[in-house]
Amino acid sequence: MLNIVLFGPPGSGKGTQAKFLEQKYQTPQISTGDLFRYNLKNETDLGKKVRAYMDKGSLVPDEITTQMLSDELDKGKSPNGYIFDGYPRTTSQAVALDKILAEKFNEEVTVTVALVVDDEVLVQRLLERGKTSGRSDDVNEEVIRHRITEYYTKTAKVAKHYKAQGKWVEINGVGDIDEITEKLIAVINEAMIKED
Ligand code: B4P
Repeated sequence: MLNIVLFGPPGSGKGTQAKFLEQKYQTPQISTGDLFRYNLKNETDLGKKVRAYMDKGSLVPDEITTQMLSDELDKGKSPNGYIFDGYPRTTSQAVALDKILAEKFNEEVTVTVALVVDDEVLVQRLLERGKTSGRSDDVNEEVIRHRITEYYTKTAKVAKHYKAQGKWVEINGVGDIDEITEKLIAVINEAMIKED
């Protein structure tokens, strides 16, 4: 199985790239952001619990997020593995993902690829997306900047976890989307060779 973690600040291109990788490797994308938005839209109990966090651009508490991810994986094992998009976002989530993959599938993360993008580029991308996405967290610059701050205070630390495992690779997330996809594929293919 190929278990890819796509990492990076909000707007760095995780969701964009996950769609291409999903096709290429036949591995479903699991986006915790999309799962939360589905629950918001359908006004589920989970959606009601997380709305305030998401509207502010804050991370949803780990227990809620990890339970949701675990439930998603229980829906049936993907034969080729997964692309984790937006999870883990804290060290506690990274530890939980290792445990979940080991316990459920006797598997581990293959590689974590971090997309590196300058903050001002992130803000412009997200404001641009906010014009059409209907996402409340994309329209307000203050909320966008809070999401970026959350990334630096809570999420960036996760690098240490994967560096210690020799599973951390950074790539430049600025440039043509196709070229970034090619770079990602090269990193993933190399990680697959190493794993064999
Ligand atoms: P997410 O849905 O994960 O949102 P995101 O960080 O904005 O990334 P996304 O994948 O959507 O955007 P992308 O970079 O592809 O999270 C939303 C919220 O959910 C969080 O703030 C939090 O509240 C909650 N949440 C989710 N997971 C959580 C977790 N694990 N723990 C706690 N809370 C959690 O693209 C952005 C834009 O850039 C797009 O418009 C795209 O077209 C554009 N773009 C991409 N690549 C480009 C390129 N190379 N050049 C130009 N534009 C590009």
